[in-house]
Amino acid sequence: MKIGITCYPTYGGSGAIATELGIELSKRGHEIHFISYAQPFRLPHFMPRVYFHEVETTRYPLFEHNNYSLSLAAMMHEVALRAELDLLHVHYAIPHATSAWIAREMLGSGHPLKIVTTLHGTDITLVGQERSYFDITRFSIQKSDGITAVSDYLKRETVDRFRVPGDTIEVIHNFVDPRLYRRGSFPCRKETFLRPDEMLVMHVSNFRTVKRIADVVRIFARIHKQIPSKLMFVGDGPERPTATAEAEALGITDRVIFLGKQDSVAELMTCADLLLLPSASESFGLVALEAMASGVPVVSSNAGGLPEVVEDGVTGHMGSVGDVEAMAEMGVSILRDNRKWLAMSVASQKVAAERFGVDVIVPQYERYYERVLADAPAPPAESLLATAGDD
Ligand code: GMT
Repeated sequence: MKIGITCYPTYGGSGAIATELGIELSKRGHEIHFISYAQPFRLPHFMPRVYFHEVETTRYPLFEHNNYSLSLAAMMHEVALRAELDLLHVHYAIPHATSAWIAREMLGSGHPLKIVTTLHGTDITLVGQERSYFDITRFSIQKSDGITAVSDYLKRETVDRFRVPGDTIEVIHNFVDPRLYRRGSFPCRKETFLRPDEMLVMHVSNFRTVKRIADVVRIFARIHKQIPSKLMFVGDGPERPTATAEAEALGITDRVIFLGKQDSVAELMTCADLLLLPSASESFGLVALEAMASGVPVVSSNAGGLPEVVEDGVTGHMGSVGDVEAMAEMGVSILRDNRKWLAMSVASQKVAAERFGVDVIVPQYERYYERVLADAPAPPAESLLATAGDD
């Protein structure tokens, strides 16, 4: 197949999954065309059958705001024509699904290009709920020939919030490459950060409000009272000052390491003893899966799709959002009991590989594409649009 992939190319789970999906599909013989404003951060510079088309926005004094969605649509249209794409797979509904729809309209009704939209989370639960975006998000989702969601939770949210018929959404969970995220696959230079008796607690995110960064620090502060340890933050974003302030307030500044954005999360992850993810909302929680594949038990909230990833008592523990006491106790219970830690580490690697391994999930996308190309899952547009006025 010839597949165009559009995603947010910067740090973030949706861009990571979209890029790794493209790379895996290319290894399976498909031709992949990434279409975005920058080279996806997980895309190495050259791979056979992988192309990158950079979208540039036109600057003109009249355009006070840039027209990325239009430039993207124009580039999608051009690539679809020149490369004879079979399918455009867009990750994150806004504005990618809208641009894809425009591109297909430009191609004309006789053109066979199909659009698959993968919903990732805040496109449905947050941004798409904004009054000004709601209708266009629903329209663009409904105009896709195929819709996938990264968890059952996100599918339910989409059905409830946008009245999209459930049978038009396919759940395809996120995946991880267990050959890359593997305990012991990288030299772990713990001594750079830790004394030999200290444990490494990690948090990886884009530091948005939804991640409850202050809770990460509060949970760690309680863990640290019982277990000699350090907290390593990987990533960056708007809530980083919150983390610094909270660590200062709790008198643990010297226990907290900020590494900033890192390209090789896999390398760092294999050094961790525990991952904290106390998010207020999480459609899936890709970083929890990456931790599990790396043999790192997870203590998370039970928000959204996290219970589909973390098996409570098997690969880690889950607490209610905001319950820092409980999540700290859970962390301590794992870190102070070597046998429990080991059992969870082994189980995490097994669950990650067997349920969410790249070789399990990527064929699901391939089969789904084949169904879309054969026209099976596309709902009649008119009937869908009729439901749009139902609320
Ligand atoms: O939705 C976002 O805020 C960002 C997005 C991203 O690009 O990382 O995260 C979502 O997609 C990830 C990949 O599918 C999921 O692992 C995250 O759980 C999801 N974030 C939220 O639902 C908050």
